[in-house]
Amino acid sequence: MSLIFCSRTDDPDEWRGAFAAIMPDLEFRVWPDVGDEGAVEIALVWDPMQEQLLRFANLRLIASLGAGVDHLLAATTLPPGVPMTRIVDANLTQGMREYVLLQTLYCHRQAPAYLAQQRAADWRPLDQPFCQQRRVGIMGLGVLGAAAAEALQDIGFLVTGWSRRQKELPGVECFAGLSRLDEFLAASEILVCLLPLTPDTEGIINRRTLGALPPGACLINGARGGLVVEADLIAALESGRLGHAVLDVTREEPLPADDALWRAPNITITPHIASITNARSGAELVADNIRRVRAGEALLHTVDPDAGY
Ligand code: NDP
Ligand code: OXD
Repeated sequence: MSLIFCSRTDDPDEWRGAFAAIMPDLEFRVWPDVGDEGAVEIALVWDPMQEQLLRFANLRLIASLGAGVDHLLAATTLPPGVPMTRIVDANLTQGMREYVLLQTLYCHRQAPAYLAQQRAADWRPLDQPFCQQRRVGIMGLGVLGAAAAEALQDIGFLVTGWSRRQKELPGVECFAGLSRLDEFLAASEILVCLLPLTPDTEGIINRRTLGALPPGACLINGARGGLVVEADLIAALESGRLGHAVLDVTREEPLPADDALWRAPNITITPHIASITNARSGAELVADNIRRVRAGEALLHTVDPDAGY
């Protein structure tokens, strides 16, 4: 059995080393050096080129290198009937928990305003609400959104959440579906976006939805750039309707040096580092699914290509 690794952004040597330690019988090949195409049964991929996977007639598993699969679904014609899995990993979840806590506290404790005051040598305390009075809304209550909700609640924030299907999370007021979206947004002074990018969520943060937030609200996008209509975001920041935006992801990555987002007021940009798949723990998860494929058992963390996540 061989595995083909296809990614323009992940380091194949890290993954090769991780698999060598736990599954030494697996032949690890890196695109375009595919070797015997008929022997390839596993594709470990981030963004394969169009139709690349169709050439492997004996493919039994397509494993995403990340939690998100939008790259994969958008870039590739999938061989019909081959199951797809994604990364659900405690390290990845912990990274996102930390990022959301960091950026929520950064907004809540008015760090951007104090940084501006520091630059102006302006020593002036600002009014500070308690976190028990601060309403944080999380869009997407999946693996990462639910973990972020729990962490925010633990330190006292008032947390609400929004998802496609109704969720029950202890202490979190949960809203579901488009019909409840505006109600959810109206209660989100800090909006944390952890939705997958799908045809239904593309551009969901736009002029209309930004306008449904409380005036001066903050946005934290730790999911995908395609969720945001960037021109609408810039307009909302310029008008002051939105108080601050933290973006870990943008439509084009890396964000070009001349992109208007860099120069928007009240914005914090990080280069898609909110949480990064660790090759060692990621390889263990994929290896577990490879063993399941071999044993004909049910796979873990499968993707529904029709839903897009
Ligand atoms: P999950 O699939 O576990 O959760 C997705 C959540 O979004 C679910 O609650 C789902 O609802 C909800 N959702 C999906 N579509 C809609 C919709 N149309 N309307 C309302 N809710 C919707 O994903 P994860 O939590 O594991 O990851 C979320 C995203 O985070 C990934 O897709 C990826 O893009 C991004 N990510 C970013 C990283 C970074 O470093 N910046 C790192 C890792 C991931 P329901 O529960 O009803 O299914
Ligand atoms: C992911 C990511 O989806 O890193 O895992 O963005």
